[in-house]
Amino acid sequence: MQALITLLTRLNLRRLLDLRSLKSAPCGMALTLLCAMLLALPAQAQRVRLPVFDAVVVNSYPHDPEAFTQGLLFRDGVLFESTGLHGRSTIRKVALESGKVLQKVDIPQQYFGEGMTAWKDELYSLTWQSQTGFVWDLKTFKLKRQFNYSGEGWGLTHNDQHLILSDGTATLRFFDPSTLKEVKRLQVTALGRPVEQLNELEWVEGQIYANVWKSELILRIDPNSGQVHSVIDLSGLLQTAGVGRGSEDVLNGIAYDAAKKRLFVTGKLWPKLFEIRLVARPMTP
Ligand SMILES: [Ca+2]
Repeated sequence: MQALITLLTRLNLRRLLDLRSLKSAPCGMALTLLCAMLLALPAQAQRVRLPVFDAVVVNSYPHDPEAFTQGLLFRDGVLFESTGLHGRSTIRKVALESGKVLQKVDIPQQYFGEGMTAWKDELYSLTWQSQTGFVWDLKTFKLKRQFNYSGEGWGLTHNDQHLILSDGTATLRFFDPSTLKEVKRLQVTALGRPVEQLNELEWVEGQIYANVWKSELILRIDPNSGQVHSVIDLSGLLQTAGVGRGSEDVLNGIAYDAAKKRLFVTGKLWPKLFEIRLVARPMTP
């Protein structure tokens, strides 16, 4: 880690992203990723900086520490969540303030659940490597039908036209919800370089928010160009709440309440879910 910090210092990454505390930041993968990006950048580009937002915790709520969160969304005053792991994958409706699971259905045992979004009166959920998606009735949680897609399934969200899927690469794929056919692809880049490992997604006020797997960063992506125009740094959010963490309990869960403009985040096996407010970090000269 020390070598990485030294390297990052040499590359001026601290200035580039204004990351707060490299020595304590538990986001090795993110830093490695960003470092790799920077190594491949021409010297001139290294002087370009992405704006960074910090998170102020507005509220914190209980979250099932057994929930391996893969998808999260807010709809009709409640959270909907999909969880993963073989034999433990579920679709659930969750009360925001109590964290109580109000309704739940198991995803068939052989599948590893992944991202989920709501479209009209249905929930669409993905599986990791089975190339199989499920459509559930939003109210009854009855499984209505299945669909297939190529590649892996990681995160899922939607805008007013398309379902938007991530698969662990730097490419987001857009699907027509009525046919579930892929209609276009978008490569996500930061400072001119593709950003891999895009995971849980959320459409927020005309932008795509994406977790980067095993990091504590959320990217804010222009849905037309694919360019990351700013980054939310959630380093230390869980620790701030006085909670330890293991190797798998990474940030993974973004939900937006468009009516009240509330942004929620959680992670795999996190005992807390946070409502956060974004504050622009001053750019140092
Ligand atoms: Ca989401």
